[in-house]
Amino acid sequence: MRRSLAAGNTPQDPGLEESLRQRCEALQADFFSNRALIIAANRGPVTFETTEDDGLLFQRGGGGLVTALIGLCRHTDATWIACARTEVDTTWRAGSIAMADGSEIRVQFLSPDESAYEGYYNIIANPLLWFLQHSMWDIPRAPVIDRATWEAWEDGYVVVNRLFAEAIAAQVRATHRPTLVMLQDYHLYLVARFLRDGMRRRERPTVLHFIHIPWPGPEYWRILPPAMRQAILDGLCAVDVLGFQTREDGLDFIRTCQSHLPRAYVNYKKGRVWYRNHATHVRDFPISIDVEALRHLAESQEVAEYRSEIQDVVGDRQLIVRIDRIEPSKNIIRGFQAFEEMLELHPEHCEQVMFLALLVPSRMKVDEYQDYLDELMAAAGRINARYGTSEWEPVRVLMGENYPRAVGALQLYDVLLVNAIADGMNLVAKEGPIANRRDGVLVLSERTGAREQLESGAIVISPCDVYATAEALHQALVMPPEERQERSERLRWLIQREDINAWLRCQLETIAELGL
Ligand code: GDG
Repeated sequence: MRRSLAAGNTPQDPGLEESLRQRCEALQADFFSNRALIIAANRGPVTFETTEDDGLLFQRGGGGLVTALIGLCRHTDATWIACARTEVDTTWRAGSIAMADGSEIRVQFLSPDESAYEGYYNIIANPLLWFLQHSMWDIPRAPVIDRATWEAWEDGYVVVNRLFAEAIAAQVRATHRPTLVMLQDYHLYLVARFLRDGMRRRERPTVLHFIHIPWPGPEYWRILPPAMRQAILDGLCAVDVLGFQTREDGLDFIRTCQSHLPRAYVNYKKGRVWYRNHATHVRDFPISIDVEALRHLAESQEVAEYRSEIQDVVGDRQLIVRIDRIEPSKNIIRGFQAFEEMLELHPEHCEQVMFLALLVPSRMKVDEYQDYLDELMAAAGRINARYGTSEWEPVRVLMGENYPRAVGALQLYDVLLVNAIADGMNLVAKEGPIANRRDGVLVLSERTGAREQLESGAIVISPCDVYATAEALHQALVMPPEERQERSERLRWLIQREDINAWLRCQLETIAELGL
């Protein structure tokens, strides 16, 4: 497996970003001069709102992924296929949407019936696969794969994946051009097999599937019954290029095929699995952020207002920040425990530092997530009760969706804590150094995908080791200014040279090099 990086550039190279952007644009234009594009993901790129006079307003989804993928439609006919999430999506069904830059993307929403969607999304994808791939099952007790789980698999996950495959096949046939299909994530593991089996050789598209979350080793996949496990591996081995966040994830995928997929022939050196007369090329494409868009937002008035609100609360204390979805894999409670342990071990920090946790509600209908929220609030409350004074609130939890406020906080941190117990990449670890204005220090879990690229500029911790995390927080808070500066410059350089455009570019280059 390999990635192609822009070799030879140094942190001092002023034209680096611009030259990478131009290179990416040129490659995309060339790549799509004779190809159409279909993106398939659980979520669409836009959300609709009905206006008072029954008109429709749409808003583009946030985040670098949507921006980067939508950017591709400047160069070709592009269709994005996703599940409808609201009644408005269902009614609207399909159509073309004009983007601000004048390009258009066709969006098509699929509407599986409610019980199929429930099984596919709320039972199989989350939590079964999500928990498995983040090593979060408490094996003596969970998961319990009972009749309801099997029904959710057969009548939910399989059904919705088939629906995606049928919609993609219909679109490929309507296009009359060679087509690249870009599948996203763990919701769609079976799609490529259904597509391959349902289309004649000559009409088949090239299929690239990118998996955003970690891929654990073969032992962990034993949790799934053989029929589910094999269907997933069989589906992924119908993909042409299978992308992971890290080299380690890709190797674990090959190992999993070797252990659990009879008659698969694997080649670690070439990053290839040969199965049912077809080669799947396994690669790592570490995802990143849109550096330019983040810098632009960071300059905005809205962010400046949030920044000054936060600054007023923090005063002249040092600031530890974390930003996460409320999600057990993000390891929020151990983060608080580490902060508490640091105050115990190094009481000189009392009253001199504040821990700000910006938490975005997520999957609140799932019991495990609601319980997790209750527990983390209790942990924060305990620290405040134990250490807080009338002048000092050690931990402040701010909840809600507010990206500009998150960026304002990132500008101000002295320490950014990212201690996930498992994370495909973790984009906050990449946004932080770009937005930050204080040469803040990144304390980073070794079990994030970001570690592979950023470890030389971060303090790396083992996420269950609360004591080591406490010491890392202390070390970060007392780090001399020269070292802080040197580390944050290095992080900025590492992130800039491999931003979201590089992620896309590497995928397209791989397909072109393989002649697919
Ligand atoms: C999955 C994988 C992988 C923060 N507050 C708000 C908000 N954010 C932004 C963050 C960051 C993004 O949301 C979260 O990205 P992460 O990478 O941390 O995590 P996941 O959501 O778990 O994403 C992950 C990623 O896919 C990409 O492949 O890195 O490993 O789990 O950009 O700054 N966004 C909005 N409102 C907020 O209040 N809209």
